[in-house]
Amino acid sequence: MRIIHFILGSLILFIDWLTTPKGIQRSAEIQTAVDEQCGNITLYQYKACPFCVKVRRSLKRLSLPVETRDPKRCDNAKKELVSGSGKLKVPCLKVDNGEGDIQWLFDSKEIIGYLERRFVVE
Ligand SMILES: N[C@@H](CCC(=O)N[C@@H](CS)C(=O)NCC(=O)O)C(=O)O
Repeated sequence: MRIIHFILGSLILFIDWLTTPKGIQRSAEIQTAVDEQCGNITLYQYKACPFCVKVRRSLKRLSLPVETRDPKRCDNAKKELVSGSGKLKVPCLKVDNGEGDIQWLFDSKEIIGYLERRFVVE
């Protein structure tokens, strides 16, 4: 079972690498503002989880420099995720809106929808 997981995980990472999306281009001024906002966002994720890969690709496509933390590889990240959100589930997007208002978003579709609503300007 572990070997199957390893092979599938490696395949997912390879295909992701082969087909990495290009990031959107913004003016330097707007990108600086976006970068600043991304400082308040953290993605909890596993390297080879397909749902996490989907979210990371969306970060790449939207040119969002969001910090990623892996609860499998980092005990502190695991503690933060479990104590903050109540669950050990990835992907999870933590959004710190300031003044103690913290959102924990689960589900890749919901996370990608949130990022697109917030960062894609028509
Ligand atoms: N529908 C979810 C599925 C997420 C999911 O199944 N994540 C797995 C890792 S690949 C997980 O964290 N499982 C632990 C759990 O469900 O408690 C999504 O699209 O994000």
